[in-house]
Amino acid sequence: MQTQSNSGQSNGNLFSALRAAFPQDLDAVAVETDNGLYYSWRDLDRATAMMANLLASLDLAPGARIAVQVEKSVEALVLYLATLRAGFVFLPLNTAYQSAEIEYFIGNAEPAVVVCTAKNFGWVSKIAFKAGTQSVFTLNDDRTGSLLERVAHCSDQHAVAFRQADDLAAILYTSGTTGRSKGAMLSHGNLLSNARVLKDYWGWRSAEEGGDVLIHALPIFHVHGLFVAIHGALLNGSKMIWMSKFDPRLVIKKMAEATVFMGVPTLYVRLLAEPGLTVDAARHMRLFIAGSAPLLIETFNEWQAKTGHTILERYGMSETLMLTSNPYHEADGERRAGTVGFPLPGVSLRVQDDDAQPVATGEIGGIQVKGPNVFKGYWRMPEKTAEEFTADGYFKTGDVGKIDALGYVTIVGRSKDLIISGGYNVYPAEIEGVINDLPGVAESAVVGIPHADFGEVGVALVIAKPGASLDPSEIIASLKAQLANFKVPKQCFVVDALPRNAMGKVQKNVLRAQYGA
Ligand code: MCA
Ligand code: AMP
Repeated sequence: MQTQSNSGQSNGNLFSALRAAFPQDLDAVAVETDNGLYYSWRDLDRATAMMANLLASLDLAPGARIAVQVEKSVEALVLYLATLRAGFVFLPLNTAYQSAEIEYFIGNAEPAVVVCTAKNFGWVSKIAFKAGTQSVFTLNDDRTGSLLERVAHCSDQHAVAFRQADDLAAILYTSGTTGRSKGAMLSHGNLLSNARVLKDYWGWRSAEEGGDVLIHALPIFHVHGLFVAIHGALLNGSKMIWMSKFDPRLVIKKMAEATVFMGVPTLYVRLLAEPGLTVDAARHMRLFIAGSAPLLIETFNEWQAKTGHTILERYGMSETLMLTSNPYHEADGERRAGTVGFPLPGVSLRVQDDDAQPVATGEIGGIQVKGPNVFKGYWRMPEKTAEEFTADGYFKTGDVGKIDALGYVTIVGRSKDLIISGGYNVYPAEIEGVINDLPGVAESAVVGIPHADFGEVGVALVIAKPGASLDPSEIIASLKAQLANFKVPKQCFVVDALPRNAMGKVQKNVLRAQYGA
């Protein structure tokens, strides 16, 4: 394993740090799956070496992107780690994305390699080759596909590619206020520094202290499941109980063998609906972490009452990784419902008003952040990147919040027009753009309203062109054919007019109040 360059510099490749944290006993179980498979640390080491050798054999340019839209599997995890190991840039894509969405991402990122499921190979490969992609492989969740066939012929010895901490490790697409997704460029240093801070802050236990076992039930194409959860476990040499899909009953059953669980609020709401969730079922657990969307105070309280555990809520973004967290150790303070805790060590967080002046303690304003975890900018969008940073180098999160006298941060809203549904971000501007292109539509507005399961869901208000008649169910059906399913508004209403302010801008707050009720 290569950990130093020829000039003696230490390797900034994130994989080097993760590999160095593997336990001494490489035959111990690293990942246990919900279909009865066991992968040892040695398996992970060999499989990532073989896959990294395949990627290295393709003669890709430095900085080449590897775009991946596959179902969750341990082999998909290996592909992520192998991409790091070989020094290329990982670009995960939500499995719900449909062809127009994939066409945009592939056209924008110009990946050298695309990996998709065999089921989607026809349309994905057409898009990829048109965009200049060199190789398209398939990978299915049952360990089949052309990627693994090619990997089988590769050596299991591989020296970790040398990378500087500042070199790009991943691009995560996150939608912008204008509706078009922007690729957030994250470096090896961004990812590693954040993972190290969280390892300490959340008190991950060493083997001597009894170790930890993580229940991994989130998708692996966004920050929460891909980075926060996976890096947390690997950097601690901790086993993961790997679930291909979130299944509340299985999570409750596995709590007896695990210590850490991470979920978006919807996962907690669904777990709470299970009669099997009791103090006894959660007895073996050490820590429950929530994030990606606001956790309702009633969910926090109900969880405490039913399990005896206090959920630790934290806050982050694709562009910044994790920014704040409620305390783990009691000595650092209590975990406060409705707050996202304190800025993590190394993170500077401030709240400013519209005139770029700091607000007083407890006053509301825009949240801005700085730190080693903050991304390098948006892929091929230098102007957009510049707009999102202040002159003194703070990133404008687009979240609105306040800091109390004790330092607890509370998110009270967003200045960006964004709906967070079940932990997935939905940008109304993108959905409105698709609706406005439908025949007979003059104009539309999409707003988020409260929802018991997903926290928030979209509702579409649509105005017909003069003389046209619109059927809400047909609009929904058209959207389902074009957009990832979680983006499709749950309800659609055809209306005569939209409420507007004096500037002519649609008053979404009025619509939210009207339709939320
Ligand atoms: C599924 N559906 C949804 C959502 N998920 N609708 C709205 N919002 C959603 N999130 C709809 C589908 O369109 C479908 O409707 C129906 O529900 C069933 O789909 P299915 O796939 O079976 O749903 P599910 O398996 O029950 O999924 C729900 C879920 C999933 C488990 C809550 O959405 C999920 O895993 N969410 C986690 C997202 C996540 O990891 N976020 C982290 C982002 P129809 O039948 O009508 O088509 S990272 C991040 O935000 C930052 C940086 C951070 O701080 O962590
Ligand atoms: P993403 O673009 O997927 O990275 O989503 C980031 C956004 O999720 C943030 O800007 C926040 O608006 C939201 N978010 C993440 N964690 C929390 C939380 N604990 N409470 C409220 N909002 C959150």
